[in-house]
Amino acid sequence: MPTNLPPDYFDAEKRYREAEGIAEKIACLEEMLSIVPKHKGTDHLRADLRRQLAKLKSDHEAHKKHGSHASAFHIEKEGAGQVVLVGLTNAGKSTLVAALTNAEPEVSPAPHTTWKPTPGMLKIENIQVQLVDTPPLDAEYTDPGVFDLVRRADLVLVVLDLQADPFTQYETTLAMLQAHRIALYQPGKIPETSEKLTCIPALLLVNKCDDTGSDEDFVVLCELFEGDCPLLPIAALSGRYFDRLGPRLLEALDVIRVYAKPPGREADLETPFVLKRGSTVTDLARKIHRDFFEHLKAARVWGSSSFEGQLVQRDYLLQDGDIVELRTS
Ligand SMILES: Nc1nc2c(ncn2[C@@H]2O[C@H](COP(=O)(O)OP(=O)(O)OP(=O)(O)O)[C@@H](O)[C@H]2O)c(=O)[nH]1
Ligand SMILES: [Mg+2]
Repeated sequence: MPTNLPPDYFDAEKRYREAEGIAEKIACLEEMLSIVPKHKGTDHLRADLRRQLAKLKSDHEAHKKHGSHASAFHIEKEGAGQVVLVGLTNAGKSTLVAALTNAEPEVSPAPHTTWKPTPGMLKIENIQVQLVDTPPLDAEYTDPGVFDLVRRADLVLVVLDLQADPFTQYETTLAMLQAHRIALYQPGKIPETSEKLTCIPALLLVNKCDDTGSDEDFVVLCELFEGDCPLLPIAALSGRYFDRLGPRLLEALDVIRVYAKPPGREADLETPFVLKRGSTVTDLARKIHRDFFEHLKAARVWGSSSFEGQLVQRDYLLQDGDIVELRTS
């Protein structure tokens, strides 16, 4: 405990210890945080206070709402896929979500800034993908909601700080996920299913690749990681390598875009239907409308693996970019 704390701090701490309700405890902790002077000697104390505050706030949210569906950690999926960012504190998760999407999560050099998840939409070409910022993984306390979010995710981005021993961060992250029976795998390489584990595809985002010097560190890191999930360099602050992210996300989400064409009219190429790779004409019909699905006879397809307007059956395997005219008669 640093010795140079002002008397106000000890008053607030006393009230904190005596407080009975969560809201009152939160108020006292916030007051303590605002009183603690900001310097190196108080780093640990401030991190501890933030960690306690994060726990209390998430307990408070859970109390306010009823049932797990109302939890702050139950984020409705939107767009072509839900991509959840996880990692240790200060890796730059919030900076990334703030830079890439319309969301505005708080960013700070102080540890344990984020205490609840924040979703935002990232536009990639003509579709939107949902990115979700989360509170940090921490050996002492991590909100269990983070693991629920990961289990439901379509893709996980493990954010590693290149400037803070990324390999150890990766090992710690993996161990924490494993303790909650979650395993990560390389997108496209679906592992054998296991009742004991939830397996989620993941990419490793190595953040703070600020300059050419960090590029060299990134190359060294890639050599250490041989055989595991793919690593991508990024710099959330400057936007370096942002252009590489979109295509990798689409590939990892394993989705295709198809365009519906009403008979006698042009297809709307601005608004694709997003389907899992491996989907058929029937899957598209189901997605558009139940009537189509029930009355579908055949379809005409314009695309890379068919000739112009080829007549195909219901089980025709669709490809990315296909234009499809559904036939109900
Ligand atoms: N040099 C550098 N700093 C970065 C970069 N991205 C984020 N930072 C800094 O890293 C610090 C932490 O960023 P946050 O986005 O709050 O990190 P976080 O992972 O959300 O942290 P928690 O909410 O505690 O989990 C801030 O000071 C950011 O400015 C980057 O690309 N380069
Ligand atoms: Mg954050």
